[in-house]
Amino acid sequence: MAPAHTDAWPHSLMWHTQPAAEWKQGLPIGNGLLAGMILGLATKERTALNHERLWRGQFRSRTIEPVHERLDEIRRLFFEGKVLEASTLTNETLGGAGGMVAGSRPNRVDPYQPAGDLWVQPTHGPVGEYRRQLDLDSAVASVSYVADAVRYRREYFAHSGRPIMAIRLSAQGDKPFDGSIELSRVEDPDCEISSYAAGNALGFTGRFVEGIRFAIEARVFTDGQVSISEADKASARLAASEALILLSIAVDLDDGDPLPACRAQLDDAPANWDDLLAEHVSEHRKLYRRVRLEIGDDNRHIDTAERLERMRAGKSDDGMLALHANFGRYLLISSSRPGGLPANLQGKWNEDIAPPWDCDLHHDINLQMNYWPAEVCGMGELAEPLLDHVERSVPHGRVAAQKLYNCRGIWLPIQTDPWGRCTPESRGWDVWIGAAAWLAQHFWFRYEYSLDEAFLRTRAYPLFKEVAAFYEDYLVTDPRSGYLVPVPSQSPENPFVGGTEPVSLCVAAAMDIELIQDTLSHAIAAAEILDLDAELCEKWRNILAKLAPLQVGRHGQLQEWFEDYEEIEVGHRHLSHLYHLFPGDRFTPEDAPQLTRAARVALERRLSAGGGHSGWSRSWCVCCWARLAEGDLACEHLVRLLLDFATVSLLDLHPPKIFQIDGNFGATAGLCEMLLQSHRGAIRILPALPSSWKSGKVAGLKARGNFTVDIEWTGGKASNVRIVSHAGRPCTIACGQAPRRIVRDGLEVSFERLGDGRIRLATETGGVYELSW
Ligand code: FUC
Repeated sequence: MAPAHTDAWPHSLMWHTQPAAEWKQGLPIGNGLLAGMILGLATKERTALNHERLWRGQFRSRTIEPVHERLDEIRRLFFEGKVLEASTLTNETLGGAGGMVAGSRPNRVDPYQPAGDLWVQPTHGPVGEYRRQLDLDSAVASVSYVADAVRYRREYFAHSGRPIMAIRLSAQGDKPFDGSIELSRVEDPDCEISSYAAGNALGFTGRFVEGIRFAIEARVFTDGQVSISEADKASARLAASEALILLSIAVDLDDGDPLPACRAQLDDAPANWDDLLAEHVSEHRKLYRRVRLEIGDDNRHIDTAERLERMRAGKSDDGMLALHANFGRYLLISSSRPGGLPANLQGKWNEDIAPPWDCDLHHDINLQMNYWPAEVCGMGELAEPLLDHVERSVPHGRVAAQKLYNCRGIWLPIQTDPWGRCTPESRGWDVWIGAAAWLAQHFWFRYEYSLDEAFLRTRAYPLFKEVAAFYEDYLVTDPRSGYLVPVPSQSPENPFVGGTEPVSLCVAAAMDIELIQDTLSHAIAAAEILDLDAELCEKWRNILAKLAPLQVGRHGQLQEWFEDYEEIEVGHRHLSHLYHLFPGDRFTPEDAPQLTRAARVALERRLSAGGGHSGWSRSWCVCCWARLAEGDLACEHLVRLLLDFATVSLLDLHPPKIFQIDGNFGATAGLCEMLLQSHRGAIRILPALPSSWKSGKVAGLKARGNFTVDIEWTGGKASNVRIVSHAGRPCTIACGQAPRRIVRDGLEVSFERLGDGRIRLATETGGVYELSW
């Protein structure tokens, strides 16, 4: 069952017979650092370019003033039941304006910026036999067509191991490629551009009003001629049957000249398409080929738009779901690499100088969802940028915790940019104390999947202590109930009747309780593994014992707030209170039957009132249904996600048709969750297999405990499972029906039958175990 390394990796090709009608229908390429969106326009081809560090940078040193004096008064008002008065005072004192420097605009999160556009303008007659495609397995995008009896082809990749992009233009026929290329940037009064062209190079440098500087250079190598027409423009005329363009971008945050760095990045690369391509493909496949999905037919012979249309007309195409899931893996590989920045709201692709939500780093679902597929898809190292981002924020988070809330530990904001600054922005949403805990969950994931104790000791546990310290100081006793409660507290970003808009503040939102339970339990578990801080653990256990419990409300639903408030928008897109269902792990029928049932009612209630109405919200529903072992419902939501919230190039959308990448990543995580789950000590095989997926295969998924799992199923049941143990730990496997036998190296091994189709297997490091039925 090891993945066969054939050329056609399944479900990995999307193609179109039309150019992109707009940027978000383009084909994305990227290597974490650089990103390009290829529109495939035959006569004036545009590749929109990005560099991950190109943010405007105007407010990158923002700080915060002390504003916590009125916290006692705020809490008293909440406890007296004066929710509106308390919330208004909270927003006034602790909200966006609280951390605002005099005279600045309320929201000082820097927008992520486009770097520029590469234009290729061939001269030819009308176009036929048009095709543009993205091969996820090689990470190469291409455009090809015939004009004037000449076959024109353009191929693009962002090199998987070098800071460059490579583009090959070719013309096969009687005439050479004849046309121009140009680099330019959208009109922007806040960015000064200075263009040049000399020898075989063209480019420009840009400088934002605040000082951040960047440079783009393209070098052209042809078998024909290149002529630079105007020295003050970044453009060139080409006449050649083949041309190679190497392009790079560099950013300097300290007002230094970025051009030498940009040029050095290009100097290092051999000007040879075949060599670069071979390197690139082999680097890319080291990540991409870790997972192989075989679900439904690989209808790669049908163009992607047509496949979507057929699905809209009611024809099932499960292979599209696999393609969409693979696309999520491809996008993570292309937008998040160790040493770089985390994937933002649009990964690394953005064409606007004023993008929606500043194309920033949102901490109340979006950034976390981006990383949901990382571990299960065996690409845990791609979450490094997220972990680095959190650690970069810690010093600023400490200052914020102290100045805003008079607490030790850290407070992280609801939204930020890559500078790691922690100030409340976007007034009305920003009094929220859950970001640090939610991000800390990803440190726990990293440990659970890798069992890397050095990581736990040096990175995860220190962070857990910071987050825990904040809660130790923040929680207060509710004089009415005697419980420890967070206050002010909110359930992102949902208002209730009697609360405030755009979000209601209260005593003890369920999500805050869940985040506190998670953080403190992970901190205790880590301390126990590392044999540290027995006294602190006792303190944390005491807090957990006194913490306000989660409640079941009058509809049988898991309450979103400690009080059973009435929601203003029952179908709200956020599912914050379902955190313990997914991405958390405490709502399982075995561990918390009553709360799990209530979580299901809460989900049904949301959906019956129109919930799931953004790409990411739909994806979250998929993950929740998978955790509730509802394969058909999970599948139905995956289909809806594709048909209602994706462009023809499968980029996910947020209303009103804004590209937001979280939905892509959430969908990948959701599909994996349907095939394999590993939370709370058991590896669950095919826990939410849709009834229509009769047979199929998946290879390379990771389970907690550092196992790699391959599954083959027929007739809706596992027929072969192969588990590789990387850490030699015992594992409990839940598979509906216990396997008939388990073989290692051709020899049968014994295992324990626990009942309910569960078994327990002792493993050794490096051991490969084949389960059959
Ligand atoms: C959260 C969501 C919005 C949007 C924004 C970027 O605030 O509530 O729907 O996705 O992030």
